[in-house]
Amino acid sequence: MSATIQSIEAILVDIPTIRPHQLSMTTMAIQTMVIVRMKDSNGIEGLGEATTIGGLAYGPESPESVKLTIDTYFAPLLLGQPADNINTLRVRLDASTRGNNLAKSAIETALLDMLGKRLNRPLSDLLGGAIHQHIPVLWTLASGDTAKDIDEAQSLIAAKRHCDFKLKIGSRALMDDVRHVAAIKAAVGDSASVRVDVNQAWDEATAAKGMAELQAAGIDLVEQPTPMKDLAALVRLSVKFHLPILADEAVSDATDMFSLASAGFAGAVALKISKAGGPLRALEVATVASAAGIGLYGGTLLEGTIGSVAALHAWSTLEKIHWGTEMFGPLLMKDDIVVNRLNFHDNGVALPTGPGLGVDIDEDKLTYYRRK
Ligand code: MUC
Ligand code: MG
Repeated sequence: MSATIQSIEAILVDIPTIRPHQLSMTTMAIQTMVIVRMKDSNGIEGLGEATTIGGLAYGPESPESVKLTIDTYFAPLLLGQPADNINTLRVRLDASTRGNNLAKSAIETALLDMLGKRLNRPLSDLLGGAIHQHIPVLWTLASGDTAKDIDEAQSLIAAKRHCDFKLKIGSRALMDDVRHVAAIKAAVGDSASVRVDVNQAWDEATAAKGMAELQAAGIDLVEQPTPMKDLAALVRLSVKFHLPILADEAVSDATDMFSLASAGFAGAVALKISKAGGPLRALEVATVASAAGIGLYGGTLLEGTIGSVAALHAWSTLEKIHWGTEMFGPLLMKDDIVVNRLNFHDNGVALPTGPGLGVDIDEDKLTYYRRK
């Protein structure tokens, strides 16, 4: 049953976080999601999400700019078009819009959700089929307070909700950060993997000292220590230390992955549907990374359930997710706008079943949290 795209709505949704989330570039107290609702000519609805961190603190697209891009530029290109050929629609958007991968990711997700519902198949089937039904998920400790982070980690380990932790560092003096990280690692012990995300805050010399200290403290992975455009620094650090580096901001799409890999980078990459421009595009990054022997990690921009589930469907199709995932975004928010929340258990999350994403909007919650 063929269908055309009848309507597209981009909705700003603001939900407070359960505690302040401190990163090197901002402290978050509210998360703003852009939720896309798309309908086809048969009345089938596709959902998508574009979410970033701290307005414009993290990257060049803000929630408000994503909404404007979708309403003003994408909707006229998509309305009335056949809904099921996602590649053709993507070429159409790319021909008239450079970048704006967050907005493109929400659209690609909504198209995939609609197609899955039309075919009565889960989204992962459209990507070749899920290999994993349960996917490991770590937790980010970022309260800004060492003792609180230790308490948080210990109760999550006891509840078997998470056994791996990422610490957000880079906003304080190097040795203050090192003491903070080492204290948490000493408290959780060897059963938990502790990694850090510097979010580009260090120059190369600081990173070299920092990595030596973190290696000695038993840290497993250092994410994006240096500025995203300085690929040479990332390559040099990855060769110098056996403590592996996770490239995050430096790699959005498959071309970025190829550039970094061909420059000699050894380590791992954080795949994100938002950076790449959708689940299909994120899997292209994974293919290039795997061909170059670079490890995979399922990353987030702290999306709510819709964006997290879209990513989980993509990660579920990867044979090996070497460093697990961080799809905990919905748990960082005080509330949700979906009917069935994700089932986090045994240090991971269950992949939703059901057609498309397998997610339904809670209309009352959406009405309550949408920006007036
Ligand atoms: C990032 O840079 O990785 C992911 C988890 C988290 O706490 O922040 C994000 C962004
Ligand atoms: Mg990161």
